[in-house]
Amino acid sequence: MWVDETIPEFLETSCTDSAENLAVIAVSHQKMSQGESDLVARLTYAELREQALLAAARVRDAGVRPGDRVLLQLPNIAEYLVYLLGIFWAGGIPVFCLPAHRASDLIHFAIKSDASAHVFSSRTTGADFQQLHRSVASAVQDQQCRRLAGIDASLPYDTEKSESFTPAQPVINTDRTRKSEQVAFLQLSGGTTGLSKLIPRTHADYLYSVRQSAKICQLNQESTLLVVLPASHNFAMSSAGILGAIYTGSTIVFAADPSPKTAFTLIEQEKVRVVQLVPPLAQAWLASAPKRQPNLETLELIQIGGAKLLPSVAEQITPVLHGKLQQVFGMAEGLVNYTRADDSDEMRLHTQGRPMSEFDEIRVVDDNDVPVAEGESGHLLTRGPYTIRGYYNEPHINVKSFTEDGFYRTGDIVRLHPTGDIEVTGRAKDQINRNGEKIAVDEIEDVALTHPHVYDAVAVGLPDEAVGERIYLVVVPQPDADFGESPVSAMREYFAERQVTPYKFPELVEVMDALPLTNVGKISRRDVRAAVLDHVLQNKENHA
Ligand code: OOB
Repeated sequence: MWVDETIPEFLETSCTDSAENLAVIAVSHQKMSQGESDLVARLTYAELREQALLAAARVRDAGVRPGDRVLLQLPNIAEYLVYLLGIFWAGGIPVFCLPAHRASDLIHFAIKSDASAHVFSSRTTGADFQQLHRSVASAVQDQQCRRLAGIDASLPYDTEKSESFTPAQPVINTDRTRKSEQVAFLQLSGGTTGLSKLIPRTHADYLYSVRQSAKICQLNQESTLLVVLPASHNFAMSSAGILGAIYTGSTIVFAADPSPKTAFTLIEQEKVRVVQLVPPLAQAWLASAPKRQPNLETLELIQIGGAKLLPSVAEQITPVLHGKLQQVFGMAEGLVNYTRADDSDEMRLHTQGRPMSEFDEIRVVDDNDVPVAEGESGHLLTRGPYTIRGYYNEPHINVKSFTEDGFYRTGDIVRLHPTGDIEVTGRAKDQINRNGEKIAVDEIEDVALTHPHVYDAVAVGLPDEAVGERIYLVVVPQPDADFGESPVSAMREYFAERQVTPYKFPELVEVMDALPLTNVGKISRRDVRAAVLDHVLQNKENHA
């Protein structure tokens, strides 16, 4: 299954083979900086290659050497692809950050990965990215004595000012030492404990998953793909996603924002055939389509994943949005399951599909790792040709996250159908899934606990139609502490002060004198969280 090919080689071959095809249609921050009137870039693969080689030279100029880690933090703009290729062609190892990440996350990623550069765009909305870069770089310098170079992708690369400019050539594997089995990039895990862990994926394992996905999703040269989810997500990157589109030489259309208005316009204008959504976005599209009446005739495939899709929502997808529904149940750690084009409606609506590879191993077990009876729900464990065997530099967490024989503990509760299809029935990990973004509850609790007025804190995910789950924080105050009129504003301000990434801010805060269950003797943190959620749901019902 593994081919001895690296991602830089794969990209070079694809760009050369599909040179004349349109590679990307997206807003360009560089065009914005140069004051051009048309802000949308349309690049063929040949043009993408040319720009990416310049980006590679610039990355190298910034001091990045082959094997160095580079934080890639760009929104869905043309420069995202240019720098993705550029970093690979400079021999760098991208660390896939999100535009939403703020200093606390970025410093953690930079230090964990020992990064030497940070690619961002100062035209990204939501923060002052020059300032953000400076504060990350100075924290890294203080703690690591390491310079973190900043590359503002919205500014053109002035080759004349560069002392060392030579046109870059992609770093190609000439010594045949199976570089393909080494780490190609670091993905971010949603995390169940503390801050995100880094996921090391190899060239060979990832490219195998891309080829396999492109086949299952039936991509071809004509499969114009609309990317509305953050490009760095594993779903958007490889299921079959951006790399699947590059593999088949088709066009990637980046949406500048995920609103139905923007997406519908792009689908009509660019004749989009494939789109990937998380369930809350799918619901927003379903609600908006009858009002906006877009022409979605070209849409062939609507992939939905990242969180559980309810059958009642699944049923509406094709009637309202035209394209065929494909459920995608995957994880950045590896395993990705797809429903298939020729599956029965019953299966496509009610299951999350089956593994992409016949070599993916699936085990469904009870709390003691003993396989459950056929058709029963249990913990999903998996091992296979593109699933990691360990997080990057996390020996203690790895002991808990993998079985002795190398199966990854997904934290998902599933039920296997006799056909081999998987139905996700629950979650055992202490995580909140908000708009498909995974947030470890103890990361939120840990921040809350450092607040001087907080004695204890418990975070739970409150089911919510608009975003899937909302972050509900219960705090027990220190004696005589006061959170003022609005505990939620007080806590959010505190999270902002601590430079926490905004999608992790608590959205509802309740002050309690004592946590439920705490006087019942020795109980686990998980029991307390369950009791808190019960309490919150009951209160909600009483209000209703
Ligand atoms: C994708 O990857 P991650 O790493 O952000 O999150 C993985 C977790 C899974 O363990 C599961 O808890 C949840 O997200 N999940 C789903 C799901 N897809 C992901 N839960 C229920 N139904 C689904 N369809 O989210 C991801 C990676 C590649 C492809 C698709 C999604």
